[in-house]
Formats: sequence, structure tokens, C-alpha cells
Amino acid sequence: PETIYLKDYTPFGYKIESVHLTFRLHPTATRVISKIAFAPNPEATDKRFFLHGEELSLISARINGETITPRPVEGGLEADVPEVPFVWEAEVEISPETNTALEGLYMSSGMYCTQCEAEGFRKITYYPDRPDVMATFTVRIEGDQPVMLSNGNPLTAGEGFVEWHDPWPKPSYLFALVAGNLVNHPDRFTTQSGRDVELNIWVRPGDEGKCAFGMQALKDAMAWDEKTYGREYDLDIFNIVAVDDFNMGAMENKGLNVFNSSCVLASKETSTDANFERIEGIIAHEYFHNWTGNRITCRDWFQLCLKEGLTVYRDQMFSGDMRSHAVKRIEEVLQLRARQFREDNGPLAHPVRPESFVEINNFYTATVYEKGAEIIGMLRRLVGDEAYRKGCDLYFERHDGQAVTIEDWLKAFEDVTGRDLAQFKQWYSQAGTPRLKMSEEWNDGTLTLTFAQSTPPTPGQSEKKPQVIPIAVGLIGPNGDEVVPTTVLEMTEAEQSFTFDGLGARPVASVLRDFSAPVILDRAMDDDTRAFLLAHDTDPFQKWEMGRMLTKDMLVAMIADDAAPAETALDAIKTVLTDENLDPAFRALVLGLPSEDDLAQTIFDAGQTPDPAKIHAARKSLRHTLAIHLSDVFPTLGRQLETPVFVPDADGSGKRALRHALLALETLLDGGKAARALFARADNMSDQGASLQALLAAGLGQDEIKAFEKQWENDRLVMDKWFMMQVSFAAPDKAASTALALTQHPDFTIKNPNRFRAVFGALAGNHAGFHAADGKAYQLLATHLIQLDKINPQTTARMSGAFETWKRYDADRQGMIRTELERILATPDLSRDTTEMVTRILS
Ligand code: BAL
Ligand code: ZN
Repeated sequence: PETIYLKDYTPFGYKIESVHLTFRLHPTATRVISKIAFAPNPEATDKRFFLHGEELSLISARINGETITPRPVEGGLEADVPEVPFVWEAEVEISPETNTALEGLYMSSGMYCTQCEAEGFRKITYYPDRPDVMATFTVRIEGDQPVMLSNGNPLTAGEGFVEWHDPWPKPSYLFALVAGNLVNHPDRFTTQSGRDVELNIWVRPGDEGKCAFGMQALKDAMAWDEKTYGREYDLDIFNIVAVDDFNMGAMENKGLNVFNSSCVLASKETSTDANFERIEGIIAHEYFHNWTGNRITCRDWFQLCLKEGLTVYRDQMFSGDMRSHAVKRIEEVLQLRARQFREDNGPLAHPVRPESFVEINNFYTATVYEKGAEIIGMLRRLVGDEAYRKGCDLYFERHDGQAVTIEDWLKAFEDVTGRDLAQFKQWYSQAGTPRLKMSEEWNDGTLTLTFAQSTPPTPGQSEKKPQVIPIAVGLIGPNGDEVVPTTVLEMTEAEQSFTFDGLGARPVASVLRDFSAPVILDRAMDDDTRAFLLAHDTDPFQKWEMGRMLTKDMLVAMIADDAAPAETALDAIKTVLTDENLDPAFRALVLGLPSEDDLAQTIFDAGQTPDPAKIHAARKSLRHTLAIHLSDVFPTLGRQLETPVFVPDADGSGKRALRHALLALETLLDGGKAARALFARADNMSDQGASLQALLAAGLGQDEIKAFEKQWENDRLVMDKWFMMQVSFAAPDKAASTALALTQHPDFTIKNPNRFRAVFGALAGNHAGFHAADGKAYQLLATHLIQLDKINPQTTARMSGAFETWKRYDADRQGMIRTELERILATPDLSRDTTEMVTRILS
């Protein structure tokens, strides 16, 4: 397959004044009639008239009313066109019902829907399907579906047809169409300038009762963007639709956001606290794209982080404002380390702005999204809050209606601050996680902190340059008081020292507060110092980090030489756990142990080969020790944390998170008594799910699993949890057989991405089970990836990332994984998506 390079970018030879589309809906023979007004683009030198098109049957084509015969070429067609403005018309036929890739126009549970980002529009009609071609769209939908939606505002409607007009120029990837038997949950929002906006969440009949939470999140997000960024909504209507079969979480199509139903439908009976939090964040994320992505879009797909990193950063800040910044930041770092650091450490490492790709769908990654968001956070830290807002304002003012680049984004901040951001820009081009080695020196009232930065080689980048690293530091005196509040040290050299003088007694430095940069800090520190910071640090992230380091070191020692858990660490955790001044959500995070995958990476980074079985056993043993160590506080704490009425807010979810963490430990000691009792009386999915998971994690819960299935057999989203939990909590030697048995269940289908991920995402996430020595899990996943590739290449490629860490493990496991990867690669007609991913993983 062809590789596309950032350096080869050239503008399209034609601009589009307007697009008219007519859809005559039919499950296997939808007609799409396009009428597009083109004009030569004076800024372009390449005048080749090439339109993308895939899996289309061309019925007819005309230029200025004259029938023509375009030349079919790889990926589309070419035609000879006038050197003056002209009108292109085409009629094509497509088959939504047989489109299982879920890109372009497809059907999900009898409903027509679209997914065009990144390059799905070319499966709908012939078009310059690239983000730098922006146009206004008018769409007519003809069909007998009760509800037929597209982007923009409704224009007219009549018997068997509707028309929509979107006045805002947009690229084709933001096009959307939905038609089906849908019901709406309506509401309204008045913008700060007084525009009255109709809001709807559209769902399948029966799901109406699961929309209220999402609607509130939408209104909160709309108000937040006005207040925080001065950004207002710009159409008369905003529609959200829930779709069962969807590759991504959701999609920000202009005025018509399409959501994976798992990311919008919420009710206390069916959704956990984590679901509620995620739904709130994703609704906000898609809404925020209206400005960061839609009004200002990307020049080309290499600039994906321009909209995604920024929009993730915006949704993170929104969630922090809605809930707790401290808790949210810890959750963000957990995710970043689990997904992005893992990616950055292996064969799939790539810059936040990649320089080449084969299939752009393979670059919707944690690096582009989450590391992209970290870059925005660092920029803000470096320029300050006020300049950040001014820079954003200038960016919106300067580039509204344009398709732009990272350079344009950074230039706004250079112009506002007078700073040179050339070195900072390396964060976009240099892959890999920087290591920051710190040493300290105390001399007569002066503390000197010396940092050395280095970034390991990544594919295609052997040499790395020093980056700009904002290091937030505070100092804590020996009595536990903060003697120097947070200050941001700006590191720009390979090695650099910073001094703090005029200090009375030697303080303890709290370094990388709020996780001020996405780096790995390497700092020698004993358990007592960590316990001291865990008790006294004013920075919640660092406070948590100290607990995390204590437990991680304890686990690594247990794995390496069967060491007994350290009392200092156990006591320090217990002190935090019982500190009523601390937020229960925070305490729950301190109680959470590093994942087995995280431990495997840590052991590998230390130059050893991780043994998945040993890691699993050590973690299990520590959980048991912790349970005993904390058993005397279970009853009191349990009572304090009761939430008689379920409210999915920060307070309620925090209390439940801690109660559930304690329950999981208690279940290791009481034979499942407390968990069964909670399962029996639970009136919400958080309690029901957590009690079931506690039982499964203790090797119990078989009756409850059956009861759960009976209760929820008709709810697809809850059944996804049922599939997932059994695989996630299966014992290492049973994970593959459990997954295999579940694929035989009548409700298992590989066509639904949520269901496939429920089983195989869980298998890949069950570290000891996935890496069981017999290699059965590797084989099972590979076999299903080969099957899925024929149906849905995008999800197949994404899931193949389960193998990205293969070089961490011993020769036997590496050999077995290599065999499976080569088996996938040898599959005839393997998709471009999967071919690229597996090739990169193997390289
Ligand atoms: N643009 C793809 C889905 C999302 O990031 O919002
Ligand atoms: Zn996004």
C-alpha cells in the first residue's frame, strides 16, 4: 500500500462553492445524486481533477449539463474540466446494508447512519474527500423513514422527503445523515447572544428514559464553552443520535453528532459511575469540536492533533470543573501511562503529528489524542492562563472558516506572547517519552535540583533533541509545611540546574506537580520520604504519586525476590484511607494498585523480563495482605460511605468508588458475604457491577453471573458488561477458554464493535490470561482478528494493538506472538488498515 507523507502536501486544484446532495434511500441500492459547483483554486498549481470514490457504482456523470465518461483511477476518478467555474453532477449507487465496515453510509439495527471521518465520504459519492476542501451543503433525503436528519438547519419537509441546509462551510468528513425509526428527548438552550437552540437526543424507541443525563451534559458543555472560551453555538438546532454499531466513541459532525450508544445512553440501573463520567466527557468533547475542529479544521490528516489534542484538553478541563480537578488529573495520568506511554515505548510509537501514514484510521491514537492534550496543558503552563486565553481568541478570530496547521496554532501564541515556540514545537514532531533524571544537592540553605533529559530512540527517529519541559516544583519543610509554593521551572537544555536559596532547613522537593509534563521522572527516594510526601504534599497528584510509588516498589520487590510487603507502605496507605479530610474518590485512587501491564513495563524498563504469572501472583498476594491490614476499618468506613440515593455526581461516585474498592478487598476475606448482600439489594449498576466484579475477582459469583444475564438479556449495553466482566476477571488459565466459550453464546456477534471489544478487549486486558504460557489467548485473538478483518478493518487494526508490547516478554512468548502476527499478515486480501498495523508491530 502507498505511504502518504506530510511533506508532500499540496492544495487541491479547485474550490467548492456549494454542494447539493440527494439521497434516495434503499437498503441495498441507495442512489446518491450530487451537484457540486467547482471553481479553479488560484492558490494551487496542480490542476488535476481527481475525485475520491470507493465502492461506488457510477450511474452517470455530467459537467455543465453535458454527459461525460470520467477515467477510473486508483481510489477514484479523473476528468477533464474547464479552466473556469463549472458544475459537476453525478449519480451513484451504494449498498448501506452490506457495508459492515461502518464507514460511509451503513445500517445499524434498521437505521441508516454515516461515519465519514476520516475518509468515509468517498464511499458515499465522488468528491475531493480531504479536510482542506470546505463547502456549504444542502441535503435532500428521500425515503419512508419516520426521522431523517442531516447537518445544519432544517429547510423544508414533505411527504417522503426532508431537506437540510448547513450554512457553515465544512469538509466532507463532517457530513452526516441519519434516518430511521427514532424518538427524541427534546430540550432547548439559549446562547449568550440570545439564539434559541433546539436540542434533541435521538434514540431507538425504548431508550427514551436514558437521555436526560446526556442532555444535561450537553447544556453544561454549551454554557461552559461560552464562559471559558467565549465560544457560542451557531445553528438553530443541535442533534445527537445514539447508534449501536459504531467504531469510535462518537463523532462531531456539524450539528448532528453521532454517538456509539454506549457513550450517550445513561440510567442509574444500567450505567456505572464510570459510564456517567465518560458520557459527560464525550458529550462535551464532541460539542467542543464545533469550534475546535469544525469552524476551524485541519489542513490535512497529519494535523489531526490540532483538533483532537486541543479538544481533549478542553473536555478534560470541563470535567475537572464539573467534578474534581485533582481526581480528574490522576485519572488522566493513569490513562496516559497505561495507553500512551505504552504506545510510546513500543513499535507503534509515533509523533503527535506523524510525518507519514498508510491508513489514517490507524492514527486515532492515545499519542495524537492524549499526548496532544498534554502539549496544550504544557503550553498553557508556560504562557500562563491569561495569555492562553488571548492566544485562543486570536486563533479563533484569525482562522475561523479555515483548514489550518499546528504552525498556525502556535503562531497565535507567539504573536500574543512574543515568545519563540520553535523548540516547544518539537513536542509535535519527536516521538517517545522523555526520561527526566533528577539529582539534588543541599548546601547551607540552598537546594539545587539538577535534571538531565533524554528520550529513547523510536521507530524512524534514532536521535532526539532536548525538549522544553515545564517542571512544577514545590518544597515541603521538615515539619510538613509548604515552604515554597508551586513554581514552574522551564527546562530547555539536555541538563540543567535550578536553585532555591534562603531555606532554613533542608526541605523535601515535590517534583512534577500536577504531572506538569508527560515524562518519566527518575528520582532516588526512600520509602520514608515517599510516606512523608504522601502525608504532607499539598499537590494532590504528587500525594497520590507517592502512594503509587510505594505500592509499585513493594510489588516489584515481591515479584523479584518474594519479599514481604513493606510495613511503612501499608501503614502509609491506611493513614490516607482513613483520613476523613480527604475526598473519598482520591482515597479510592490511592488504594488502587498498579496494573499488571504497568508492572510488566516497569520490570522490562529495569532490564528484566517480566513473568506475567509471577506478576499476577504478587498482586494477588498484596491485595490479600492489604485486605487483612485494613480489615478493622471496613465496617466504619463502609457505613460512612453509604449513598442511600444514587446521584451520579462527584460526591456520590467518589464514595461509591471507595466503598467498592474496600468491598473488593473484603470479599477476599469473607467468602463473598458482603458482596452478595450488595448484589442482592443493589438498585443501580455501579453497586451491582462492583459487587459482581468483587465476587468474580475472588473466584466466586457464578450464581450471580447467571442472575445478571437473566436480568439484562435484553439490554445490549449491559450485556456488553456481562461479556466483558467474565473475561476480565477470569483466572489466568481460564481466560482464553472463557473468551472462546463466550464467542459461542447466541448473543455474541463479531459485527458489533462493542461486543467484539467486550470479549477481546477484555482478553487483551487480562494480562496474565492473555500472556498465559500455553499461547492459547494469542491464537484465539489472532483467529478472530483474521475473521473480523473481512468485516471491519478499522476495529481489527485497532485491536491488533494488543500485541504491541510483545518484545517485553521471554523468547517463548515472543515466538508464539510472532507466529500469530505472521499468520495474520499472511491472510489473503488482508486490509490496508491491519496490514499497516501488524507490519509496524513486527518491525
Ligand atoms: N473525531 C473523531 C471522534 C472524536 O475524536 O471526537
Ligand atoms: Zn475528538
